[in-house]
Amino acid sequence: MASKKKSPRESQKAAPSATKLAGDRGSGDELHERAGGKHTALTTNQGIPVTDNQNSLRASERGPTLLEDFVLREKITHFDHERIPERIVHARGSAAHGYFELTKSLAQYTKAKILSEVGVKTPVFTRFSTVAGGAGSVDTPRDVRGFAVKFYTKEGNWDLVGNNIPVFFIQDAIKFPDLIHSVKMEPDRAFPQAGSAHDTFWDFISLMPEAMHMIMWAMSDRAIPRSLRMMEGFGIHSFRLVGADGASTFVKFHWRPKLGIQSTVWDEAVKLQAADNDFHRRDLFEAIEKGQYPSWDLAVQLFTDEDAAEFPFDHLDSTKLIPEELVPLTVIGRMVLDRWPDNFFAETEQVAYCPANVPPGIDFSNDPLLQGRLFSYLDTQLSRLGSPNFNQIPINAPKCPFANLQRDGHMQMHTQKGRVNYEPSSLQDDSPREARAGFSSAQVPGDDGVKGRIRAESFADHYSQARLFFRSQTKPEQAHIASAITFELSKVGTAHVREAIVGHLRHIDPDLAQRVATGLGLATLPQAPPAAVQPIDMPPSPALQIIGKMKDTLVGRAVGILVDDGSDAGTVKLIRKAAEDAGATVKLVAPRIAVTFDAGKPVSADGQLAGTPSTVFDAVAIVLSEPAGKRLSNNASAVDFVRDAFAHLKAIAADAGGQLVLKAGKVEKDAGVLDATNMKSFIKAAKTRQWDREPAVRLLA
Ligand code: HDE
Repeated sequence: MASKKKSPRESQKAAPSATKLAGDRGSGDELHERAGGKHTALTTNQGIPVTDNQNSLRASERGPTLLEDFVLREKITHFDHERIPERIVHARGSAAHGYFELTKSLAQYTKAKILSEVGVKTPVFTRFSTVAGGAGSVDTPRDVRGFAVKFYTKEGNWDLVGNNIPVFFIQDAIKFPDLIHSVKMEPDRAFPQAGSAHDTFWDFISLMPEAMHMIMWAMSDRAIPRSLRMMEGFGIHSFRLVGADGASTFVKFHWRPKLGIQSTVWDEAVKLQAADNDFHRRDLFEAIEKGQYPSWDLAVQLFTDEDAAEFPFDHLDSTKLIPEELVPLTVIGRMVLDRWPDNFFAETEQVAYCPANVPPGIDFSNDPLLQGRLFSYLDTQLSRLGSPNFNQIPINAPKCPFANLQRDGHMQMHTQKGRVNYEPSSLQDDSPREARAGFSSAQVPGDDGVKGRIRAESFADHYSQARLFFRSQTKPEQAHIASAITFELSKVGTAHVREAIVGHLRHIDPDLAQRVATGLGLATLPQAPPAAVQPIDMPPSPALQIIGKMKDTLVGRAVGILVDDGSDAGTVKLIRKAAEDAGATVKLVAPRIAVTFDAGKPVSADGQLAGTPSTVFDAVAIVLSEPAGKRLSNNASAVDFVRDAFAHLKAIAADAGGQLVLKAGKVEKDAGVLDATNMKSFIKAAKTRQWDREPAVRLLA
C-alpha cells in the first residue's frame, strides 16, 4: 500500500503542508499525464482555460476564498441551477431512440405521409413513465404507465402520448387536477409516494362512478408490468384520419409488444422496489445495450361515424374502449427502439410531448378529455422548460425544415435574420408564407347545440365496461383484481370510503363485491349507489386478458442460476444452453462474486446473492454441491431466493445440492419445480407462471 501512487485527491487530503498542496494541484501535471494528453482542455463557459479545478482562489494559505474567483463562482452557480421542475405527472420516466416503419399504407384514409409511405423509417423518441411518483421514485409501484412516442415525421412532429391502459379515470379534462391531487402524496403529510393505496385517492374515486372501469384496469396486473418492453400502449382517445378531400375516419391507436405482454405478481412487485429501484430502466438499457431491441407493432382500429352510432357506448368517452372483437385491429407498422439517449437530462428530461402535435392527415375527435389535453401540454412545458423556445432544444426540434415568424423570447438559440418578422409582407422574397398544402381540419359539420357545461347522456353508463373487463379475465386475474382492491382499501382509514367502493363493485360484479367485502371484514354488503344507467352485459373480450395473451417464449426474459464453490460446471452449462437457446439471458448468482466450480475453474458471478433476489428473474435454477447446499440452507438470502421464486409462481430447477435449499425454503415439488436435468420441462414451465400453484402459496380475495 505504501508504495501505491496516490490520486491527486488522496494526496491533497494527506498533504501535511500547503507547499505540498501547491505542488500537487496543477491539473496540468498529474491529471494531464493520466489523460494521456487526449482530453480537451477544461475551460469556463466563456472559453477561458482552467488550470486548477481542485483549489479555489484564497487570500492566503488558510485565508478566506476570494469573490474574484470567477472559476469557482461560475461552476457553483451553474450547479445551483441544474434542476428544472419535474413533470407534475409522469415525472419518473425512461426513454430510448428508435424508428417507426410503416408496413401497411393507410393512404385511402389519410394524407399523412407517415401513415402512407410503406417502408420509410421515421425516427422516434419514446418515453415510458409512471404517473404518480416523483422523478426519483421507484420503477415498480402499482400505477398506470405512460407510453409517449414522438415521431419526427417529414411533415412535422407527431406525438402519440398514450398510456399502457386503453381507458382513463375521468371523462372530462376539468377533473384532471382533482384526480392527480388525490393520487399524489397527501398534502399535509407528504406520503405515500408513488402509490394509490391511501384515503384521498379512494375518497375521490368513491365519488366518481365514471372511474370504475379504469379502476378495474389499475387494480389488475396491467399496473405492475414485468418490463417496459412487455407493455401494450394505447392512444386512448379516438382521433381522426383525414384524406386530401377532408373526409375523415375515426381511428384508435394500439401498440402491441413483440415480446408479448407480461406482468409481475403483487408480492414480487413490492419486493422489486427493494431489490432494484431502477428495475425497468435497467432492463430497457440492458436490452438495448445487448442489441435485443424492444419492438412493438402499431395497430389501428378504424371506424366511421355510422359504425360509432351502433356501438352500445360512446367512443368519445375515454372511460370506454372498443373491444377488438367489435372493431378488429389492423397492424400497420412497427417501432424498434435501438439507441439509449446520450444524456438523460438533455433528452429524457427535456423532451416535451404534446397530443396537439399532429401532422396533416391526423386530427382530433371531440373527446372532452382530449380537448383539455390539447391545451395542457404546451402550457406545462412553459413552466417546466422555462421558455417558449423549448422547441429549439434538439430533442424537441422537428427533423424536417420549419420556419415561421415567431421571434425572440428567453434563450433564443437562432440568429433570426432579415428585416421581415411579420406576415403578410412584401419586402423579402424568402420570408415564410402560408403553405399551399398542409394541416387542415377534418370537414365535420358542427352541431347547433346549446352552449353549456353539459355531459352527454351517452356518457352515463359507468359500469358496463368495468363488468366487461372483470368478466373477461381468467380466474387468477380476477383474484388479483379482488386482492388488489382489498389491499388498497385496507390502507384506507376512512370506513365510509371503503364501503362506498364496495357499493360500486356491486354494480360491476356481485361476486367481486362480496370477495372484497369479505377481505375487508365487512359484516354486511354496503348499499350500491344509484346508477344513472343500468349496466348491460357485453360479450366477454379475451383480448383484455394478460394470461391468455402471454407469448409462448423466453425471448427477452432472464433466468438466474444460484451457484457456489463446487457447483457442477456441466449442469450449469446445460441450463445456460437450454435457456439461451430459448432466447433468455442467463445470470449467475453466488454468495461471493468469485466462485470456483467443481472443475476447479474460477468463475465470476453476475450478481451477489445478498443483493440479487430471485425477483429480478423470470425463472431460476439452483446448482450446488452438497456441502454448499447445506451451507446455504442456513443462509436467509438463499432460502428467500427459492421461497420467493416459488411464491412468485416461477419455474425452479434444482440438482441434489439445490434440493437442500428448496427443502429449507419448504418448496414442494409441483409441475414447475423440476430436476436440473429435465431441461425440456424447465424451459416449458419457465415460459409462463405456475398459476395453479397460487392458491397453495397465498391467500387471495
Ligand atoms: Fe397527460 N399530462 N394529461 N395524460 N400525460 C402530462 O405534460 C394532462 C392524460 C400522458 O413522457 C403533462 O409534459 C391532462 C391521458 C403521458 O413526458 C401535462 C389530462 C393520457 C405523459 C399533462 C391528461 C396522458 C403526460 C405533465 C387530462 C393517456 C408523459 C408533463 C385531460 C392518453 C409524457 C408534461 C412524457 C404528461 C396533462 C390525461 C398521458 C400536465 C390535463 C388521458 C404519457 O401536460
